[in-house]
Amino acid sequence: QETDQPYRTGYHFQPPKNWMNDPNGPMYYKGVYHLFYQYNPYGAVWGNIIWAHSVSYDLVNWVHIDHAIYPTQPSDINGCWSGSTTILPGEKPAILYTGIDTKNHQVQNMAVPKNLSDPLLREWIKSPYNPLMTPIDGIDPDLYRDPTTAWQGPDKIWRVIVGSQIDGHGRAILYRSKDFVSWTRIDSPLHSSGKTEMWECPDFFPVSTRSSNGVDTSSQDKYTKHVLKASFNHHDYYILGSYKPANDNFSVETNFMDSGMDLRYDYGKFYASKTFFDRAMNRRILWGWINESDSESDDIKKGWSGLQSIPRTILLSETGKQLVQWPIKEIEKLRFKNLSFHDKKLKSGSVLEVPGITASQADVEVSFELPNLEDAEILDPSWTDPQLLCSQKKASVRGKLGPFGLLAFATKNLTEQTAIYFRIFRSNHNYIVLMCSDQSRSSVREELDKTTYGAFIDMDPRHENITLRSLIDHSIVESFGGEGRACITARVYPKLGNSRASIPVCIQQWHLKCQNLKA
Ligand code: DQQ
Repeated sequence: QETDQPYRTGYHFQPPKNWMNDPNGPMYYKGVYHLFYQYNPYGAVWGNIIWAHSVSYDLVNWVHIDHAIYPTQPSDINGCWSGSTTILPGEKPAILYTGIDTKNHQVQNMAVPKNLSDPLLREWIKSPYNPLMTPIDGIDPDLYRDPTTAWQGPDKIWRVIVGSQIDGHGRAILYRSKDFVSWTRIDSPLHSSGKTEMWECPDFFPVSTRSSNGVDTSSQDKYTKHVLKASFNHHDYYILGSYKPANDNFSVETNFMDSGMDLRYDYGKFYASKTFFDRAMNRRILWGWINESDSESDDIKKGWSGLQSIPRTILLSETGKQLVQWPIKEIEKLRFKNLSFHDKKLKSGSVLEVPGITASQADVEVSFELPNLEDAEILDPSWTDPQLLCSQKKASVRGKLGPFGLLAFATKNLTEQTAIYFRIFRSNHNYIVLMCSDQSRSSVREELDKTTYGAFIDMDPRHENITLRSLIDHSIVESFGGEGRACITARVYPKLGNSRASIPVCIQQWHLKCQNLKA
């Protein structure tokens, strides 16, 4: 770690320099994991967008190889924007991506590997038929992008969706194709919503209702539900439903922005994400782009901008009403110094220091056992916005049950601290668990976005402990509450805490276990 680069991460994916945004076309192919991503080869701000390419055997250690897709033809001469890979029969990967053409219109293109026997798939050739899909028949050429991984119905016909906005409605435009080259637009979209604007980077995939394995994108039976994710309003939202390929009907259980139903992959920073089915390990993995919270001039000074999340396995929860996420288990092999504490009791307002670990790089797991839930304060029925609740009832304001949680990147005197914590409220005969990530005191530096984030966790604290896992890595804290039922990712730029070894400390807890990671 260079001392003039205190915010570069130790174990989160980032290129050596420059701007990075959306993860593109992740896949597993012949023993190798591939990650492509939106990249500016010439600077630390968005622009000149191409597909950069990295490969890995374990999703943890990455090698950056030659750029995969960059402007070469009229259909992508002004940029190679987001897209996905599909593995066609015969183990043949194909990329569908958005090109910005000579007229600055968004069109959909294809590229395939030049040499299938190269497991690193270093060279890609573009289809002579590009563009395969164009913005005609009422599609706005500025609002038409990010094709998903395609899926094949029992009729062997391929389907793909493209994100768009038509008449002010976010929309997943559906196409079908027999040969993956000639695509026909279907009149009715797979789904649309008047409560949202442009849908960027849609994703559509099955999840199993009875097993903890992932499901291949084209699989579908009575034990699967489908997830539709769309990126808008700076967040990745999803809905669940049942999909029938016969008529391409997606009947949803809830809708985007339904009151009281705000399902997001992450309630902090996490955008333009994409999943893929890892056939080696039978799991579905989610990648998401985590942008910076400092200014553009800070990024230019740093020479880089943007991280990818830790890859997360993604599954349907036991209740079937939401998804749960967990860092891939390979990340645990980076742990090299384990510290465990058990049955620690703390008085209200006290702080337990976790000594002997490097605070800037840690993997912390805590389990909180709560006595006397009856003391929980009543949730006012008007308190429906968890983020607002977290901002108003800050970590420093003591309630009857909480806050309890973790202080990351904390200096000795707590001048700087990022607080990831919980509060419990009572509402009728139920308990409500609130999870917060409070960045307001994360750095003495000014001109940073220090927004506080919050989420409710769907759990009953009478029957289970409240758990927190936080992956702390120099300028990011990725937190998983309630076994991954609520995730909050934050970017922080500690000034004092990062310059020397400091300690993450627990605010108030009952059982805890902290683990340290090696870069
Ligand atoms: N980023 C890409 C677009 C996508 C957006 C351009 C989402 O394809 O809609 O870099 O972050």
